[in-house]
Amino acid sequence: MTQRIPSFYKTFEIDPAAVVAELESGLCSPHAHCSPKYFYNALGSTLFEAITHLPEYYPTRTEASIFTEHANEIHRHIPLQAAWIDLGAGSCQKAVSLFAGTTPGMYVAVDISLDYLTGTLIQLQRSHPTLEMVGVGMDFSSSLDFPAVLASQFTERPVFAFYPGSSLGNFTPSEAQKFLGRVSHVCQNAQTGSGLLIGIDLVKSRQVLELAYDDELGVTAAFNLNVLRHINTLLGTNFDVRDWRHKALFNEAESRIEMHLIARHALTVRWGSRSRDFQAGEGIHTENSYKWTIPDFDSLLKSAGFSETKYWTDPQQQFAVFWAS
Ligand code: AVI
Repeated sequence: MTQRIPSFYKTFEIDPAAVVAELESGLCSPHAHCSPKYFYNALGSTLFEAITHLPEYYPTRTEASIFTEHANEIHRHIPLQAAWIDLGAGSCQKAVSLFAGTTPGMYVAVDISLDYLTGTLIQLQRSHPTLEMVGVGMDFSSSLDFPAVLASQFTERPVFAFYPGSSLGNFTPSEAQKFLGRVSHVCQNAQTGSGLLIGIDLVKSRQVLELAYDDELGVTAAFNLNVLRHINTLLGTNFDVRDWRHKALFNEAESRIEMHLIARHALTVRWGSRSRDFQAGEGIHTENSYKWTIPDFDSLLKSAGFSETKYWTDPQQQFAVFWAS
């Protein structure tokens, strides 16, 4: 048996000047904000992993229960010998748990952090020595342009796109539609049977939602506050996390959980020759996590170019897994 070696590609470079410009513009805008992508430095990623184990944060375990409960039916939709495209693969664990009972033709793990993927895929290749494995470092929120050598593979086989974890919720509805449009385009150019399996968090009571984003141990508060330390590293600001508190609220009109950091007292944040004053109670908007209804998400998939849809949910209808082709 030949032991394969994973191949790796990177489709973008982080431009430090662009990061500085983006952070400064968010911080200096009248309603200060920053992108949730800045949560995920090494500590932020560890804190997010901890969040997924909290009793209040139902999405991860509910999605896993749907995969287990409906495994046979879900497997029947995954085309044989497909090119699997695991979007936001991270530790690759969710895709790997679907391997049993299916026959992937190749496994393409896509993540913004190629460094993290590299170690994971090298390990994973040991337990799947004959499966072709590829790691792609890509910011797929803005493009799904794969290197030509991979794009040609995607037209020769069916494609199985996988986007679990309700991460789509961190896109605005219009960004979500554009992203799904790009995925549907890849599926349409591939062989018959191609489709997308995606996890979506559903609208539910304010109480359940707000607890999921403001847990009793304060792990989500630490996750949110940690972004200030990350900004200190990237921009050279002098944020002191003790000056800020975490706030999560369900904005029903927009159907989204919002996370904010609220100044405990009037303060000035400084970096280089610049500064930004905050009044007591003024906030920095750090994240939106959109919650969908089943009919609205179904319409979104159709508007993005998918024609057939099917979904599975848990008994309390907290979360849904959709298949779209
Ligand atoms: C990554 N994403 C789907 C999480 C969410 O639920 O929106 C991020 C998160 N923010 C706070 N808790 C978890």
